[in-house]
Amino acid sequence: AWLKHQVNGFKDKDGFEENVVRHVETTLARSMFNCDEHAAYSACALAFRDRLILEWNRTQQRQTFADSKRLYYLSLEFLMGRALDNAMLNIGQKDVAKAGLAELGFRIEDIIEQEHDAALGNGGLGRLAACFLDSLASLNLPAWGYGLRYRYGIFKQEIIDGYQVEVPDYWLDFNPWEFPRHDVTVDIQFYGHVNRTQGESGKTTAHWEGGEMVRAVAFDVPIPGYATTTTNNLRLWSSKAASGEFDFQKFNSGDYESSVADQQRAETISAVLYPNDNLDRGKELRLKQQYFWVAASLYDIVRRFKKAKRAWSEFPEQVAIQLNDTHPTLAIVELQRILVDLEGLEWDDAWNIVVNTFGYTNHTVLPEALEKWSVGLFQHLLPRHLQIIYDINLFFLQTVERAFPNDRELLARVSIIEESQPKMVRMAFLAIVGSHKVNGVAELHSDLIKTTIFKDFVSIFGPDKFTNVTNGITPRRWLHQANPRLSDLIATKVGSYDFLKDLTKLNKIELSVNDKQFRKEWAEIKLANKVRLAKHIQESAGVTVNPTSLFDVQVKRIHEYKRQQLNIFGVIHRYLTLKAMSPEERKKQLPRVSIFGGKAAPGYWMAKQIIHLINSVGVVVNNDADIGDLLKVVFLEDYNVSKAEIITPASDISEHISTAGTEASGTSNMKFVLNGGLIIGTCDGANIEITREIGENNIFLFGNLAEDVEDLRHAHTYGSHTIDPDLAKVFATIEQGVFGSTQDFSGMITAVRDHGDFYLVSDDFHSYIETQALVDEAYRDQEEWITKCITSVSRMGFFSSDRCINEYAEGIWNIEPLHVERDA
Ligand code: 26Q
Repeated sequence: AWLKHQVNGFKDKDGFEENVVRHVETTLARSMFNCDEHAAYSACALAFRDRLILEWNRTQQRQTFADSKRLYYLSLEFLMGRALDNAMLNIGQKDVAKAGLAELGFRIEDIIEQEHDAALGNGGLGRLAACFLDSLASLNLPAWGYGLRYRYGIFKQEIIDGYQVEVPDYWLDFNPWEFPRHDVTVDIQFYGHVNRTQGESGKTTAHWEGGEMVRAVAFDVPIPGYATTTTNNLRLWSSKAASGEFDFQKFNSGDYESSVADQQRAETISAVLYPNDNLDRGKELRLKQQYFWVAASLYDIVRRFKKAKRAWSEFPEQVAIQLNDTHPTLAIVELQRILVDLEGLEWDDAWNIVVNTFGYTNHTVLPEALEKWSVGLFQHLLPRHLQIIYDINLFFLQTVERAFPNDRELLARVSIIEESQPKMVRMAFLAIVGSHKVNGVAELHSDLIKTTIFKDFVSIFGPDKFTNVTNGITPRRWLHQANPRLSDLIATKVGSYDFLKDLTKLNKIELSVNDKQFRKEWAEIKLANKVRLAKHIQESAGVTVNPTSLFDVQVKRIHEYKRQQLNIFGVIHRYLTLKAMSPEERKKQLPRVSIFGGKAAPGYWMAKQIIHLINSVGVVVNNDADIGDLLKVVFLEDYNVSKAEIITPASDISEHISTAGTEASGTSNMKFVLNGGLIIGTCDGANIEITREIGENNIFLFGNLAEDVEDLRHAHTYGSHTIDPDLAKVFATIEQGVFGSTQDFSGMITAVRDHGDFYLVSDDFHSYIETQALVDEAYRDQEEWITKCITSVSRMGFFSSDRCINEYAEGIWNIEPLHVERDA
């Protein structure tokens, strides 16, 4: 009823059922008597897919006809999670499906559970791209996503004897959400050499010749907007041998194995997502992935532009391309190559078009995450692109020289080519030079990039080129879908579900903060969500937790800068404190469950050690009869989007405790607060803006400030470095072997004690422990706690990805919504 315009949906539950039965009996070739939950999921997904594809077609026709400017969002990661629940909710027919499935003998929750997550991403950056797609469609903005169709997404994490074990994530077994477009292919060139010819006018043209070809095949995924007919497209490229099945000549000449090997080599390009997050590991295959995807996408975009037969100068009026980090930076070079080498434009005209087309989003200041590729690798793989990069750099450095004469150090600092051994191409600098806007993802982060890593570029291009767009999250998935009961309760106070389209409308619930019935239902919903998580913990980790305990959650990729080690050291401190108490004293303590989750990059030794320590502490603490319910420690295996949908609504407090200045934004912080959890955090990333919005009484901030980090690190290295005494006791306990073999955890201790404590774990430890004590104290006053939660939720409107996308649309892309005619 809340959906004014019914998307070309099912007439009613009978119409839905008819479709499901038809798909079971025809598409799946099964009988209804032999229809298990997976078959029911498949048929249900196919039935909804049919709805989406009709709207998808109409949207594309409408957008083509309107001939308006489109945004193309280039991202190597789209962490989509499950699609069925989202499609049902966005179309507004989950109730219809629920009733229909019930008649067929299924519970809708069980059917939704059958779907494999689409996990084509590592963490924050990939999930942000997925939230953006949801907002773009919901706001009726003409936009496509472009990515890679990995055969294997992020690995599945198993915990065996306390250690992380990686298992391949083969997710394409049955994927009803993609449409192969075998007619949409692009052949992509690699290697080879460059020849030059001179035309009659005397102008030389470069020709990239030889090498090998790999074919890109398009797979389209429909992206439904919420409560609108707009259904945008996510196009993912899959690689295969350009020669078709295999090389017939080789085959006929008896070289069967090598013809199959060629095919497999081509398919390797889109085989697997690199599982590093915030770390640049420069492998040739990664650069191949980047070029393959960027070249196929640009060919597609240019082909679409050419159909309208406009002048090239109009390209930036028709096309905006956003670079999700530096991973697609080659697009800048590729567009310049297309315009100059293939279309014959003059360099300067082409470059104007390029710069006006691209925008670049930076997601990190960590030096180890800034992408660099060796000149030698470029020369080998993409010889023409290397020449173009050198030319871009030459012209850029000439303009710098004119503006800042005789500053050779400046030239060396900003050069796209780092004059190191070996020489490296600095992708972030190339992205800045080739874009008209560069943005960070939270205010502090955007300030930091302007004053540190990109400082020189601010002097060169002026401050206006650099801007901030604070991240956001989609309230559809992260409130309505993950926490339907809270969404329904909020709707009773807002008077409608309009807050899902305009999240600032949440502020209406603040009027009900003292409403007894509202508060009671609020508390009941939180408890129910915790009961659900407790059940999951029991089933997956085998640990029994009391749902009335304080649930303390830290779920995110495991990284030293995110400081899960600070958290687990704090847990050990709590354990020691409880152990030292008399039984009477213990009875007065507040029971707490410390919940961890997250994947470590497979080659990240320290991150794996952290996981092992968490599990080892769990074994000891969870089985200590002195402790009982007062403290439980749980590591949840295989954290992913669909598990986040269970975990996020169930937290009382969540931890966002990065070393100040290192977490660009964070987005789970927003998800937790939106779901009525409070947060403990450092003054970092979006925590700062969350504090500004919800008020400093509603957040537990601690620790040193970003501006002091440099001095503290300096003092560690050059002054005397004393470890916090409480932390020293924690270390001593670990070293006594209380949690198993001491050498297993020695790396984590020496990093803090002997190797300069780069992440300031010791500096922040005392403040962290004190603040956790404040959390306990605050939680004891449940009335006040609930007030804080409701107040916080009511003030979270700013963090919708709709707000964020509107800022990009206005300030960077210059695109407008395409209004959708409403059916009678
Ligand atoms: C680079 C080169 C080679 C291989 C892998 C990579 C690579 C892959 C993924 C580098 C970085 C990433 C992912 C980064 C990421 O997720 N960053 C997060 O982005 C979020 C959305 O803006 C922010 O909220 C987080 O603060 C930031 O850490």
